[in-house]
Amino acid sequence: MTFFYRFQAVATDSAPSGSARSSSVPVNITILDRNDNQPRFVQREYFVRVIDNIPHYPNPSAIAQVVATDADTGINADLRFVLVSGNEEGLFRLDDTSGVIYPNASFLGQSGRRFDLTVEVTDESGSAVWPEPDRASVTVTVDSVNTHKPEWFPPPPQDQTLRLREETAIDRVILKVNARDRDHGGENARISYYLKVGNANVGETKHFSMSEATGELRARGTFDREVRPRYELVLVARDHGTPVAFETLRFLTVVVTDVNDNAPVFPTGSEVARFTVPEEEEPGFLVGRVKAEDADEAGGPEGRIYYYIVEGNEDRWFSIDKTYGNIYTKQKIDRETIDRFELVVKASNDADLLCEGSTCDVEVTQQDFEDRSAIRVQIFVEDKNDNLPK
Ligand SMILES: [Ca+2]
Ligand SMILES: [Ca+2]
Ligand SMILES: [Ca+2]
Ligand SMILES: [Ca+2]
Repeated sequence: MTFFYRFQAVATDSAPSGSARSSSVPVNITILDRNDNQPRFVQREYFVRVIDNIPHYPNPSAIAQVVATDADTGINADLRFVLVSGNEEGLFRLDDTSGVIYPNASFLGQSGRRFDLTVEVTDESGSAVWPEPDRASVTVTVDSVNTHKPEWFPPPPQDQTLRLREETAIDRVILKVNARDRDHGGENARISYYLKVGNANVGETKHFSMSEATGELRARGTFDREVRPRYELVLVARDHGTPVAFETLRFLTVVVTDVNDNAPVFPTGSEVARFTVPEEEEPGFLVGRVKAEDADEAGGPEGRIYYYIVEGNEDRWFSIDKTYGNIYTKQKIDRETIDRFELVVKASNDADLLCEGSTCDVEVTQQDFEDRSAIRVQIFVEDKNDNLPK
């Protein structure tokens, strides 16, 4: 501690009173410091948590700073810090003038460990010897940081596709997925499974649910291919790590396979198709085409349409191309003999019906017209003016 004293020194001569003279000068006295104060830590216990990927090189992050004070001045208060125990593995470095503790090596692999460091402080630039230097304890706990993303195991196949038959009510596990995480245990490696809808992770949608814990993907309800033929699912494996949780995605296509739950129908407003055919045309003339639609899978066996002339063709005037619905003449027609025909055409998914002349596997009822699976076809024979004027 240093003190300053300031006073006036006054000199007076011995002349008789009244004529005596005096003079004064200011005097400054400095009492020099002695190192009579031991440095003391402001705080004697420090508890710090660090993450295992704390930067250590080239720009190490500070772990803690110990602070001490000393009532002296100058060199008597010039403090130095020393790490006296707890650093046997050399993982820490103490800046001896600032009191800042840094990592001296990577902390990866140290997660879960606790280090008890002891720091001493002394003065006189570290050369003072106090019988009992003041000490502070610094407890450092290493937390692991989430480093790895979950990985699907085994790796999912490219373009993974599952098939579900439509029109059957189901409630069963259709796929079980699994992921693993290379972090060492704990929340950083704990994985939950979800479905991703938009940006949200959800446990279930209308038709699918994912078990958060087991990765079991379940489908339930009745699937209607004609309403929705496929589902593109995004499956999520997400860990519970800190400071950031990671997730990994995979894609799954669920294809709803067709069953024949729709019959072919002719369009509304076409209860009767009307065509004309010129008389005396060579057989094979294209009279016209009828066309039905089937809501089942186009081109698939359940959506493919076959056409049969089931009435009105007993004398085999016409034929129909059963896959296209094209009606052709089979004979030359003379309008003066017959001027109109009325056929009934039936559309079916069955490729193997037999309808030829008066032999036909199919019998058409009024219900077929109401269901629009059958259509009346009127064919008018046009006069070719075969009686040329002479
Ligand atoms: Ca001192
Ligand atoms: Ca992880
Ligand atoms: Ca069908
Ligand atoms: Ca169908």
